[in-house]
Amino acid sequence: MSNALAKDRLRKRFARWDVDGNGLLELEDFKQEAARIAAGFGATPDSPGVQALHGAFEALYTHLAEQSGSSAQAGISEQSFLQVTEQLLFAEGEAAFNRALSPVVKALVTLSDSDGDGMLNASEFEAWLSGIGLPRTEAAETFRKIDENGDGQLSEDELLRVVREYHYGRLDVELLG
Ligand SMILES: [Ca+2]
Ligand SMILES: [Ca+2]
Ligand SMILES: [Ca+2]
Repeated sequence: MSNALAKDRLRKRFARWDVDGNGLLELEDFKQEAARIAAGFGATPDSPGVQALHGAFEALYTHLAEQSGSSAQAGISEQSFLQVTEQLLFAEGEAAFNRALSPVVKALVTLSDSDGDGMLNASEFEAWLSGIGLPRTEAAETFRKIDENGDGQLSEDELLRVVREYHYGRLDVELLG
């Protein structure tokens, strides 16, 4: 497939994660992104979901920095980010993508899952969208697209699949803001 769409989405992802807009991804950007999302959920800093979210974003940053061959302090340029993430998507494949992103998805499920059953129902999914800062206007339609097995609940696997398919350019549902 053409990966022009995937590349476009990765550029957008870079800009989103470069919170201070200095053209480099740095650990501080990822800490701030985790803090922004935690604030969006109105969660207290010591709640398990917030701790998991910080851990997941910091691990993701460390992974990307290692893969890009730059030291964690130096930061990751857009060009390196595109190389590393394209490698992840198109060479290493879905299992590697899942390993890199599943802790983030898992933490977001923890933050959204108010009844604690490990799955998101429709109102818990709306909490995900507003926590991330996404509009809730098409929440019901989006929910149906994610709920692949149609059981009325979103599992971590279903959510992770959608994050992955978005970055492959195979689905138009953006879940990470
Ligand atoms: Ca930055
Ligand atoms: Ca639930
Ligand atoms: Ca389901």
